[in-house]
Amino acid sequence: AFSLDNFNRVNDIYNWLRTVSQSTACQGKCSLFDLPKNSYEGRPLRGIKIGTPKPGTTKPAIWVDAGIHAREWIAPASALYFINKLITDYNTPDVKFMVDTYDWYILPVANPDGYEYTHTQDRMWRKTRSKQSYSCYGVDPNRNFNFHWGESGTSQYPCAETYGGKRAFSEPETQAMRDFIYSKRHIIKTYISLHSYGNYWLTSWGYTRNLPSDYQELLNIAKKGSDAILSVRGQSYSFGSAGVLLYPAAGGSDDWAKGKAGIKYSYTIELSPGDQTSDRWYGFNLPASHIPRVGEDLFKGLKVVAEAVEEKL
Ligand code: 0X9
Ligand code: ZN
Repeated sequence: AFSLDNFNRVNDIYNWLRTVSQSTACQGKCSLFDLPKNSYEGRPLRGIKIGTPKPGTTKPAIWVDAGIHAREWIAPASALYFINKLITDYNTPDVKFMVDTYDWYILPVANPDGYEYTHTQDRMWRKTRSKQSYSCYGVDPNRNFNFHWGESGTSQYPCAETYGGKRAFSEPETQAMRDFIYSKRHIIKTYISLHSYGNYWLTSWGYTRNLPSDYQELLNIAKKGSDAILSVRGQSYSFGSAGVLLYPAAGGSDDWAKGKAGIKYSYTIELSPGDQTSDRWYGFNLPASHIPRVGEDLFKGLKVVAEAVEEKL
């Protein structure tokens, strides 16, 4: 059964999304959306839009996805925690500001086939589940977008964890994200992709160590987000460009959002693998008891992003 304090199966998540979208707290502010394609195995790519209607105006939007990588369970769980906050805490000034100012498009499970596979077969699966060769499955969705596709940090071997695919956008999951986000690129002001793990707030570029020309602006907001997270319970996030702070890796969703869809503020957040204040790091296998804490960190981080980006609109 579904619980916000646990790691849920895809069907339970989709049922919960339907229930909350029809709840009185959500009245008039929420609707479900499906991306224009299903996953390789036929699952819907389902998200929720949350925002106070402002008839006659075009509201700015913030996109948040999670679970591009199947095994990074804290990302979908934190996205659901965030969704629940936006719905149930509308009577607080922070949430009221966030929901009145923006339409939030939140896709909690961007790779549902892989996510289910981590529940049923292999906890450490990362990729999609499309058949690639006689015995190898899956493409790394975060190497499959078409901005500098195939250039760095990506493998050409179908059996590899970071296989970029036969071609850019070989996967229905990445095609679906592309088509949906691109069609809304003029209203989406911020792109956020939730991953784990490592306590990083990453800007573009990810494909190179070179920095985008507006890096300082991106970095200022990443710093604000990291500072906000630090203030919740002392988790310290490093901020900087993905290519410098981690490693150059091309074909990521964040670089595509910025480089192709023109969404200026594009970030990948590598959520926490544990609790720095108690020295316990669990990696991908973070116990479910951490969901509320990481969820609260994320909420505070995204709140300051919402504030900081609003000043630039
Ligand atoms: O390598 C990745 O795809 C991300 N790290 S993870 O451990 N979650 O796999 C980082 C992606 C950063 N962005 C780009 N390289 N574009
Ligand atoms: Zn990841």
